[in-house]
Amino acid sequence: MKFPILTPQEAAEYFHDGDNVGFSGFTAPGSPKVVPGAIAEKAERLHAEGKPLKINIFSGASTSDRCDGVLARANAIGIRTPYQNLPDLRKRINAHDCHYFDLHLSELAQKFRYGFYGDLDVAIIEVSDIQDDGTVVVGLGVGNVPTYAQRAKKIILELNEKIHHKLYGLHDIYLPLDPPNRGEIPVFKPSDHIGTPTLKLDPEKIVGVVMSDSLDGVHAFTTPDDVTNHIGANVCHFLISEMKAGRIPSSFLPIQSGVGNVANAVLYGLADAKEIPDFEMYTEVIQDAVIDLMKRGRCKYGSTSSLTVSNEVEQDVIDNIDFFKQKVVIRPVEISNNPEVIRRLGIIAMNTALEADIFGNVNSTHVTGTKMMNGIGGSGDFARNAYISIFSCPSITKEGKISNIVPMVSHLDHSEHSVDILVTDQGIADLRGKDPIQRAHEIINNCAHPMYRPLLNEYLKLGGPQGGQTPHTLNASLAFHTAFLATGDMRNVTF
Ligand code: 0RQ
Repeated sequence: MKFPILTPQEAAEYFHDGDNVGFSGFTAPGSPKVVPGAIAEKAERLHAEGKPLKINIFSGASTSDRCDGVLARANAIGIRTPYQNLPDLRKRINAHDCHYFDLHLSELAQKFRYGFYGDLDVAIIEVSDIQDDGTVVVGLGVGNVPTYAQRAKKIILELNEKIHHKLYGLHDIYLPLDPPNRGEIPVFKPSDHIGTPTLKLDPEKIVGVVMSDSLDGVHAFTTPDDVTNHIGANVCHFLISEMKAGRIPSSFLPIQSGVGNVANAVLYGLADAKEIPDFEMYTEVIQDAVIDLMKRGRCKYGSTSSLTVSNEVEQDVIDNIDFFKQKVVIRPVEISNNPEVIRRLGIIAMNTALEADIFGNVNSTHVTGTKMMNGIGGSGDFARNAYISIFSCPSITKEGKISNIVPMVSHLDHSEHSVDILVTDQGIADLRGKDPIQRAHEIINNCAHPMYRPLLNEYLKLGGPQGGQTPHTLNASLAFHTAFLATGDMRNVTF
């Protein structure tokens, strides 16, 4: 290999205070494994000398403790986007130690190319193979790597020996032209390949290669409980009845699912339902459940930006890579989450709410309206453009001290216009074709926990003294939240 081999510490010398840095990958897979830790050590050393070092991190989605975690603990992140999910970084964001802006995942690459966020000083890119002309095969998550590679002034590669030489043929790297020259994104079915299996880097920009040797380190999900199983069963029941009613074609439609136990319960429920034919996915992350369903033949094909699977499943994928190359394509997130393609393919989108209100608006990101949890992720990319947009959440949280159905959401991520179906462990609210008051009855009766239904009906009966189509009573609309903040229990609400 003609590129110099660097230690992580030598690579860290290329990073300076205020630098814009692009990370390859999407969730932990494909994200750098060793250089961020060395930058964090350098930052701690400089901070102890009273000198600043914070880098601005642009990624594909969340990363891992080896990126966001270690850098957040060192207080070495200036700006962060588009998504994160780790407690240490969340603390920095909510304490204003780090400027986080929450963005639809599909939009970051193009906004970067439009020049909205300035130049990219360095990109750190995990690769599984490198040619001397700068052609690389990336890792198990792609994210925004084609754009970061194009825009970066310098590139540092992390060559992961665990996956070395194995992944060729798993990716479809495609960079659309920008307006006014953009044409169609020619994906007409989830398995369409429209780009190349490799990424061509400018060899002049590659300052060195750092060796790494580990799997992505994703934890397997916790065992589903009764609540998630009920939500999953309700979603399955809804989809099967839609198919029987002819509103979903009998060949079914591609599925997008968010991360977590509900998604797993839905996928297993669909796989076990004899009425549902073998199906495809057009989604942003593929998790352990999907790999299992591919092996069972129930999931025919998956388009994704990442294989976010546990170490054990990752090893299985690597050991059976030729099988999975026929089943999976890993794309840049601006294609895996592309609104044009999502609308064309007719995706069934399933995403998660922290809370929803009785009129069908959804908060996915802010606890009691102020504290950032993770970010909107790709949920908006899919929900806004889906064939059917489903949101789910438990009806109550913290042993009933919190109702996840409230009079008015304390922060708005997905408006009533992007929510067709709301599902909780209690049941399904079908919001299609209903006005705000009809939606409120549907949500209170079918989705709210019985212990909160009288309180929600009481709010609705206040009737909106100002009149109008959506009967909010503005000085009471956040009373559930203020009761929780004052007493620790929403059931103490008074209007
Ligand atoms: O707190 O951890 O202290 O117990 O919030 O809640 O029920 O464990 O839910 O892990 O599925 O996360 C929306 C955050 C749900 C996630 C969200 C508390 C609750 C718990 C977590 P504890 P759960 P999940 C694909 C698409 C946006 C991005 C997205 C998410 C903690 O799904 O980030 O969809 N979605 N991307 O106790 C106060 C409430 C609460 C509450 C729950 N109403 N008020 N606290 N909690 N509801 C992924 C990607 O884009 C990569």
